[in-house]
Amino acid sequence: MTRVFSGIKPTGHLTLGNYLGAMRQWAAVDQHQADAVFCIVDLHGMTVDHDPARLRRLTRQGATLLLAAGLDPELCTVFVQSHVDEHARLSYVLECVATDGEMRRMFQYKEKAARERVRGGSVRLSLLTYPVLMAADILAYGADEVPVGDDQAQHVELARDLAVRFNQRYGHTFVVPKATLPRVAARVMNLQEPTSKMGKSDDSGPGIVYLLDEPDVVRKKVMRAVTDSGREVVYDREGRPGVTNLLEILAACTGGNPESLADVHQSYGALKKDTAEAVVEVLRPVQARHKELCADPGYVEEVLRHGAEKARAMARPTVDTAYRAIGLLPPVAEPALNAAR
Ligand code: AQP
Repeated sequence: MTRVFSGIKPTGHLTLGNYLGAMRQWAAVDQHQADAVFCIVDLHGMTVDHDPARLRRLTRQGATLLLAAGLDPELCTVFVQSHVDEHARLSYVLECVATDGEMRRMFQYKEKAARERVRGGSVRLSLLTYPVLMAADILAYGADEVPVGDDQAQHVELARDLAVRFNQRYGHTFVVPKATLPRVAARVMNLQEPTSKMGKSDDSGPGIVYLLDEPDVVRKKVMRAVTDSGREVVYDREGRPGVTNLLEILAACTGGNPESLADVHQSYGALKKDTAEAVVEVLRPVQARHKELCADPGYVEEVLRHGAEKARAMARPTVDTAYRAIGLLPPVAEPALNAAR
């Protein structure tokens, strides 16, 4: 059976981009068709300036939202990355396989490091090395496929390169993974800056629809979305990024096709209204289930505890194999020690 792995980092409240670009596919397709493993990658949440209490809160909220979005612990494995030591163990080994040039070429690193510098902050070393930790996340589970939004495709490519390089140098150890992208909404754009991705840690609040936004807040954000200077509703990513983004969101929410949706909308106002209502409807069941789950925190904790146990058992053999293959001496087991005395 195909093994699928993916994760979400708790650097902010989860967004419509996270949902349409990733979570929805995990719940609707991946968990039913594959041996699927999903986690809240909290170690990645420390690659930029962070508040410990907020990180803990967002980790719990992210996990609750994964379940609210439809992940079913009977069908897939759901856990928190830092609960399974294998991620950090393997990450260091892969740092010994990756090069610093590879890290510095990553688009996300360049963008986020530049943003940190503009803010006058320092850039954490972990921001540079985080794609290696992400490769470890994927390779530890022997994932064949990694369903992600378009912004993460380069990182999955790196995981492939590291797997191939490790296998060639040290013997076959890792499955070589590939990214799978959604048909539409692979990159949901910020409603206020439609040439930038809708990212959960961005500053532009009005341009970001959060999964827990009240319906009226969603409507307001969509109705105020920046559109383009023309009047006709045309699907054209280059020339009409604002309108195209709304068409893609509407298509993703209704299962339609963005080009055909352009033909049936005569004005920007009508398109915004339909998009706002479609988003409200998509978020409604997620928000209702989130509310129920919040009333039962013990259930979420139990899912995460059990998920971490399952994940550990899946990852440990591969990480142990990688340790041996790269030349690390296996620890001597207790009984053998006693026998040698
Ligand atoms: N705008 C987006 N459109 C489509 N897919 C998206 N994803 C994120 N934003 C969009 C997908 O969601 C999954 C989890 O992403 P992540 O939280 O681990 O990291 P990210 O890609 O860096 O997402 P953010 O929201 O932009 O976080 P920050 O602001 O902290 O960097 C991934 O599959 C991602 O592709």
